[in-house]
Amino acid sequence: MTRETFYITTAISYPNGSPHIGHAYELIATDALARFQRLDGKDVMFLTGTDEHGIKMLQTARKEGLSARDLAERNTPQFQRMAEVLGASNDDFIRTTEERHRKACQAIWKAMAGNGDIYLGSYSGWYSVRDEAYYGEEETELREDGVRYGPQGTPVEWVEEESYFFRLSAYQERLLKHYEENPDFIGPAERRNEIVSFVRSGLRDLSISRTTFDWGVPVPGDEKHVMYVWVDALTNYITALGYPDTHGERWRYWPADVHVIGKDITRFHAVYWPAFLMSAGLPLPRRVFSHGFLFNRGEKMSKSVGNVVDPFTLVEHYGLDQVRYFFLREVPFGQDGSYSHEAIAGRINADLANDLGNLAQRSLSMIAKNCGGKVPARGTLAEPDKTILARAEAALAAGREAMGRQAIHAALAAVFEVVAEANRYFAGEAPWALRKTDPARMETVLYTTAEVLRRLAILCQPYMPGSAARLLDLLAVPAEGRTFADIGEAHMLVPGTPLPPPAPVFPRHVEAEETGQGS
Ligand code: ME8
Repeated sequence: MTRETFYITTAISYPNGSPHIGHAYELIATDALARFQRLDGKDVMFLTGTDEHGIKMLQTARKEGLSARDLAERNTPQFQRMAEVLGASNDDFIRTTEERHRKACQAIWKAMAGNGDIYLGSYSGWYSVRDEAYYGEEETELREDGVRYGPQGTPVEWVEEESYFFRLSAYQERLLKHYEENPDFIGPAERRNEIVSFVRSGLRDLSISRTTFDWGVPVPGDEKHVMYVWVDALTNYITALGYPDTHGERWRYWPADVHVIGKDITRFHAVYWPAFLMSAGLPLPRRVFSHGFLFNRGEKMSKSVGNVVDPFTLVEHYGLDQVRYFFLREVPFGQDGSYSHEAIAGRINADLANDLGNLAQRSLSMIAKNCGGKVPARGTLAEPDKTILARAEAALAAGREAMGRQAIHAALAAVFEVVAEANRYFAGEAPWALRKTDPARMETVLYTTAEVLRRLAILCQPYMPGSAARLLDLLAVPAEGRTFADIGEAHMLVPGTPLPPPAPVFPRHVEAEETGQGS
């Protein structure tokens, strides 16, 4: 049986500096979406990478006295390391300087040209030789010395250069029709509305080549031009699937199910990219989802570490799953959000240590002490047992619905509502009091709690893969019994199965200075 495919991508980052928290946020969220579909039985392809061409890279390289290639060689490994440190489950990491990508870009260019959508014209504007960039009139200033300056303080001159253009204007009606017929093409709704009104207001043809520098993919047949970086960058999504070979192993993943991007680059993904694809005769992605921006709320994150903004330090300080949980739960995906030490520590201690961690620790220690370290006897399930078990199972359906529209926070909230309910169940049934009065009932309550924990741990895997795996280990759930298909009744814990000694999975976050140890 062939499984349903699911192709998901992040934007590819400019490696003109070290990865920052925005890059980490996008990767963590996309990873959770990818893991969810994988656990749900889909054949998933998850892509991330770096966008190494273009003027941004050149300008930073120049400032640092490097070539753009050397800058990319220096910084891209940091993005690759970030993917590892964040536990990203990406299937490939694409770099736009790779040979496979040059081939794909030249092929899509030829396809668009073959369709009559590329023509040679001229591009003019205020150009800074030093910045190698064009600026809008409003970004420049004519000073008293009679010279016009750009926003970086470098002189600009009026330049007209030969440039290839893409006939974007010809796609206005087709794009509007596509948005109309595919209401889920752009999410969230605010971004969709912005794009629809932008396209309605009229599209101008797009300059898609440059002759003032050579850091890019050469235009086929006219190598003094390099492609505009966004033609090159967007094409990465099909390069990784083997384009132009549409008969290869990976082509089955096209069209993408969702491109996850930040809100500042929605226009490129929801207007230019579908127009390029229509022109090249390729199917369009099913959805483009724009997340919000993350801001550091100003405060020092911790006295001992200073202002923690880089993802590596954040993970080292709070723990990987703690950071993943915080970003995914705290910020409604699609909206802007902020982070601060208080907010992160608060979430870790309230949700993870107190709610989920305590439930696991209390019930598993009771089992170790009172049930011979084995999965307790199940007995006859009473109404409250059946109710909480059903709630844990229902969180899967809620998660599916939410993750289908990238509402990661809602899927995670559905899991933690069950955690809260399971705590009420455990307190209400008070197994410690049953130990003397009704030991059989105590075992049933502990069995039910352990089984609820098993379901919750399976459901937590997309967001907190490491901690969820440790919890499943404590419940002696075999590695092959951890998918969403294993949540239901047919796969319930088997009484009498030996369990490893319990160990805490979600420690409280305590700052070094609070313990008096300093650092
Ligand atoms: O835009 N919060 O690269 P990039 C959340 N190379 N997300 C943020 C953010 C923040 N503070 N800052 C940036 C590019 N992002 C292009 C993409 S795709 C074919 C080419 C997001 O390194 C940003 O919105 O500037 C984008 O989705 C991603 O990080 C990479 O940004």
